[in-house]
Amino acid sequence: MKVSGFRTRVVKLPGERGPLGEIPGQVNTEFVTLEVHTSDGLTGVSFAGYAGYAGSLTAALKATLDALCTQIIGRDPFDTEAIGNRLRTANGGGAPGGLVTRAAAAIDVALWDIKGKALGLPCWKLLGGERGRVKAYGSGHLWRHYSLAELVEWAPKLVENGFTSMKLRCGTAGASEASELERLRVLRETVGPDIDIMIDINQLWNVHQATKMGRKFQEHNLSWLEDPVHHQDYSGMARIAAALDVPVCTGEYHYGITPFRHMLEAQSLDIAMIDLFRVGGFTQFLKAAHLAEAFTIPVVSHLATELFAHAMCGISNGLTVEHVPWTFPLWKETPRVEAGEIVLSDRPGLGLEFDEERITRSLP
Ligand code: SMN
Ligand code: MG
Repeated sequence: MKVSGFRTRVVKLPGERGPLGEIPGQVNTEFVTLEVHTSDGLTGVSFAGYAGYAGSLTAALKATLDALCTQIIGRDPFDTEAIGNRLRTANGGGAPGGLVTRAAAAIDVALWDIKGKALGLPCWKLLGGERGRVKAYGSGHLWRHYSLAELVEWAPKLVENGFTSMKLRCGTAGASEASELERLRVLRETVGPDIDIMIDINQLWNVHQATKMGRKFQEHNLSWLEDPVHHQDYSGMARIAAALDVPVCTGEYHYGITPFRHMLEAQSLDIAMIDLFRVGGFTQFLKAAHLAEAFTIPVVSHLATELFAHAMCGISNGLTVEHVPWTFPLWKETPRVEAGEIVLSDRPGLGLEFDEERITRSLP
């Protein structure tokens, strides 16, 4: 079987407000869909995205994806390791992170979809999973611009929709310590003691603030404190991790697998968050996750829920999948949440089919 062709399309999704997710204003809602065709008549599907704000890099992402796809025509889709390595070395010299990694990652995922379809197996099984269910947390809500009233309005809806854990964003510039703590206190009071709460700072604090605030936050039974300072401040993150009882979670901003070595060596994280597109797809995700396993560090996923859930089923140190349904409108059917877990189907490959009617309506 050989790769015989491909199709990429730019899709602009509506970003509607709903009970599970809401795309915050600054996040790009444009994605590039990918179909990789084979000589056996199979099609692997995937998408690329999150490059630049407000669509600034969507055209560049599509052009990169087209250029990389052209390079895999004639290749055996089962050769995911060699293909990914070749795409990165042949194209990465000029642009090692960013667009090349995102495009190569989308291709890797589409090739795994083809492998699953060729073998009649769901990707979660092919990637090593015993079962197609994995713990998930509600993350597409509770943004830092939400008022206390909005937190009280939306958090119970996440619980009603089956979540037993959820992520709150804090770290607003200029916000007082008291008002930040009040957000956590109100959320805890709203959802009760049995719901796990994580807090994401998105690199907005310095080490001093993070240590001071982290000590106060952790009294409210937090599951993790995410990206308190800049992702490349390995020693700063390590100081925070050493000072706090609450686990420090970081990793989503890093490209490739090597930074995970540096973070693990620096002991700058208690939980490794891996971004499927920045790490380089399923193939590279497994490497980073296994590396973390060797350091007895648990792994959590970042975005791309409907794809990432498959890979998270396949590792033994997977903690929970981030449930952000922003790209769910691309597909006819998406995995449901049941008792705090994402439930994947037994359909071959990713079990996902593009919603052609919606995509046609969403072409810009
Ligand atoms: C995040 C990343 C990208 C867009 C919105 C929110 C956040 C997360 O860091 O962890 O989901
Ligand atoms: Mg984050």
